[in-house]
Amino acid sequence: SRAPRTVTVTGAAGNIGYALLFRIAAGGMLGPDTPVRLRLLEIPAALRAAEGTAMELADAAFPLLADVEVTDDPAVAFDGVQHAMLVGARPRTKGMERGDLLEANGGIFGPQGRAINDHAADDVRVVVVGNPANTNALIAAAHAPDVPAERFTALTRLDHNRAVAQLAARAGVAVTDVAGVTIWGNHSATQFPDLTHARVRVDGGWRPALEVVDPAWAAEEFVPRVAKRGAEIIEVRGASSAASAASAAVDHMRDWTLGTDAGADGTGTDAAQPGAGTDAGPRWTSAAVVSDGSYEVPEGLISSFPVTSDGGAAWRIVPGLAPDESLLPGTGGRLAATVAELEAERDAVRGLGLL
Ligand code: NAX
Repeated sequence: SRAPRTVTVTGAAGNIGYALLFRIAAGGMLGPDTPVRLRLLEIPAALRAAEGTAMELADAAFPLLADVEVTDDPAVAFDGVQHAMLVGARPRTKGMERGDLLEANGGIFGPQGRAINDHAADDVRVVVVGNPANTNALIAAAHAPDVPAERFTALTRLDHNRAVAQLAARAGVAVTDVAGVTIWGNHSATQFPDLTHARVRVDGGWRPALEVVDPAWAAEEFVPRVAKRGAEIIEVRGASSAASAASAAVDHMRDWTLGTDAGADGTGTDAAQPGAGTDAGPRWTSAAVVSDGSYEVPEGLISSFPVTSDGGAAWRIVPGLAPDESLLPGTGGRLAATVAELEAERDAVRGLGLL
């Protein structure tokens, strides 16, 4: 087997951490031939709980799990890190202003960015899960001047997977018969889940999704349903999305590292990159990555785009997929609005001296 890879999970004692660590240790993220070394970062108050999770990881006797270390020191947690999963964040509590939330998270993601800058491996890849994910990623990147900004990303794969699942259910097909969904913008309720270029496989042939499902459903029901799915899960489950978020984080890091075409390497099926089918057309997924100015998203913002990876260090933004309001009536301006929200968050953290 290959050399072990070093994976750091922050917020390791939390709900998402609990689901995420076991998937990674089982080989679901980096493949069945790649041993992993896990670094669990927590705050002092949750260290003991993280140690309990480490005991359970040992008890699972995962053949690929080379080592587990639990720490509250970012310098130790990020030493030699190749895959950084930044899950721990300060949640918004009752009565908390947005500025307070951004400032509290700046106090987490600034120092973690600096620790990544100083201690990570040259090939480090970072995905921020903790909210507000896009802006937390921006803060971390700003504190890591020696690491290329393209290595800092935020998770919108959960939104993407939710969109794939909703479209498949409506069209009455399997998730593997859906392709070409895009999540644009912020991981928040302003996001734009876009079906303009989506395709659905019906009776063996790929067709434009908006010829299979009703465009009015897509614009009026699908878009808000996906954008507000997090709240729906909280209401029904009584707790926020955890296993689905962990699964999406695994999908994001796996596709980035192994490539979006690598679904067949035995790491599991990939709903969003379906189909071996060459007739599916170009394949992409969604991730929040640093903008190069594509799609009129200001350069430097970390915004969700249609992306592919060939397994190299950076995701690639797929060109030519601008949303088309003539196909999805009423959605004009939605991309601009979610980008405006990202700009407002960036300006707020800049005003707080966090960038
Ligand atoms: P939990 O509150 O269960 O766990 C968070 C953990 O992070 C806690 O154990 C806490 O002690 C730890 N933590 C806090 N500050 C830390 C620091 N400085 N260093 C290390 N650890 C620290 O939350 P959970 O349900 O696991 O959610 C984690 C984050 O994911 C939240 O910010 C949540 O909003 C966000 N989500 C993001 C999603 C996405 O798609 N991007 C979807 C799911 C989720 O809502």
